[in-house]
Amino acid sequence: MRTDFQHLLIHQDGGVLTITMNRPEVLNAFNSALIDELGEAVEAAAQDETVRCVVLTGAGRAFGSGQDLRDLAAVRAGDEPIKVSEHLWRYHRIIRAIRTMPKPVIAAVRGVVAGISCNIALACDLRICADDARFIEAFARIGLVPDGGGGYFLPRLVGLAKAMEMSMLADEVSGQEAERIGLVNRCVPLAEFEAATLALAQRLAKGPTRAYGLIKELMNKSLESDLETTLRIEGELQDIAIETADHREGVAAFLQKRPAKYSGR
Ligand code: LHQ
Repeated sequence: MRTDFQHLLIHQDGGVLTITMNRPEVLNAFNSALIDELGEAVEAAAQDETVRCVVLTGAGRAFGSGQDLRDLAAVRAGDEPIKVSEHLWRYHRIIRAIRTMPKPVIAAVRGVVAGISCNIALACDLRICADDARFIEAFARIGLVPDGGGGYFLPRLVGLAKAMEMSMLADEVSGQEAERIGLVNRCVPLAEFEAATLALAQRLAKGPTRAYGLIKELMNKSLESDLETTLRIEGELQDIAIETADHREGVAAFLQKRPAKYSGR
């Protein structure tokens, strides 16, 4: 995939693709170019069969500070001012690509993670954070509602009461608190953050990738479905999973009392 982005660093190590948002001077705030580049990169990662796990992270001391407020002011002051809902479509491309790509996506969060950057992290399948993380649903601080899927992801992850509190008060939530309330899967000391992220990503990249894609589909569809529908969907997905090489390998490895070696097919 393309690697010559203006505001993204792309690094592939085996099956792990790391996408680093790279505007550290503004805590990786999203200007127009970064939004479009990230949309392109996650779509490309979804298509690339050599990529079996994606890590999304930020350069420097932060994951991201949300919409670049200077860039937004400039865009709105232009000759043809845009409607914000139309501007948001470009973010929605990122969120759809993360949610539908048939492989795990990890948000690796250190430092500030505010506004729409926070909600993009919530769209990922797993979140690991450093103990310096500061989650801020910053929208109400500037008189806005959570966007970037925050109204969907936040109450589903932490429940309605906490989602309301985070959205209305817009106070910082620490990494440890984020782990306690289920906003992240794991909070680790900053000194261990990079190694812990890589270990998690490499483990996933060596796993049964097709099953992971189907697990993702099952879990995400179940959020919208009743029990009967979910039972039907699980059967449809298991029909696919049981025909994979990785299923055969997993069973063979169990019977032969050896570790499984998954090809991702
Ligand atoms: C920034 C930003 C930033 C530009 C830090 N922009 N420069 C909204 C509207 C429409 C459509 C799309 O959707 C959205 C969604 C959103 O994301 S709304 C939320 C937008 N984000 C914010 O309101 C957060 C604004 N930033 C802050 O409140 C603080 O910077 C936080 C709390 C994130 C971090 O505070 P500190 O750790 O004290 O860092 P800092 O404030 O000193 O920031 C470092 C630099 O980064 C600084 O620049 P400077 O030139 O003074 O060193 C900031 O101006 C710049 N920066 N966020 N979003």
